[in-house]
Amino acid sequence: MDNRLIVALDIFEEKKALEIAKNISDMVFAIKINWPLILGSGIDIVTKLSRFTRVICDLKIADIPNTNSLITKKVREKGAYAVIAHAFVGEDSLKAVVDSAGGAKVLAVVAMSHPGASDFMEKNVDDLVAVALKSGADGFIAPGNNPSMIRRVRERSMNKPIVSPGIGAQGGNAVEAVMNGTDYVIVGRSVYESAHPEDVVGDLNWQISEGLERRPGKYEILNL
Ligand code: BMP
Repeated sequence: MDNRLIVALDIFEEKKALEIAKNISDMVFAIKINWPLILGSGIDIVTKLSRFTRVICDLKIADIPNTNSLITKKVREKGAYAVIAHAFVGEDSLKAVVDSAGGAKVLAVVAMSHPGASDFMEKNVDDLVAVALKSGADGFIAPGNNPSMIRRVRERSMNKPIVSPGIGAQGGNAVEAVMNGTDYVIVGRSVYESAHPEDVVGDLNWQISEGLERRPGKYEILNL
């Protein structure tokens, strides 16, 4: 089976990002990049990292449809395998991402892993999942450190994969997240802050396998 670990490289330096990516590329499903690496290294980092593995551009796209569309086209042109966009902006804006993705996958954020997620997002998670489904998103971002929220999204997800951050530095556990319905695990600091990223990646892959083994049969393993 394909690897199900996505490593988030939230660092500024291109050199360090390329070095880590090169060393772990055979052991991960993808590298996820966010604003820190893009602001520190420029958008061409997407193309450079794509030489090693799939690249997921986590720009949390959240604007009017036209702006969403422009952003999505640009990252796609640079070689992104997937983009991450917010569902809270509504169906038209998220659909603009889907329509502009040109073969790249679109992951919709429907719940988040930080405490502030309880202010608004958690109260509206069912509606956010519905917006994501109506817009044609390919999967969901849901918090790996909140098993009941993973299950809630899972029950409404119409068999689209769930991708979960919040593991390690934010307190979540990969075995538990996967057992509760997460299909892909995102981990950042625990990997890139380690003196031995390959070892941490190996251990996380083991935890994901363990979670899949212990997962109830009703949760089919879904691919992105
Ligand atoms: P870390 O493992 O270092 O906590 O990194 C998690 C990554 O996932 C970060 O890139 C963060 O922006 C992202 N993320 C998150 O932590 N929680 C969410 O709800 C959604 C995210 O995209």
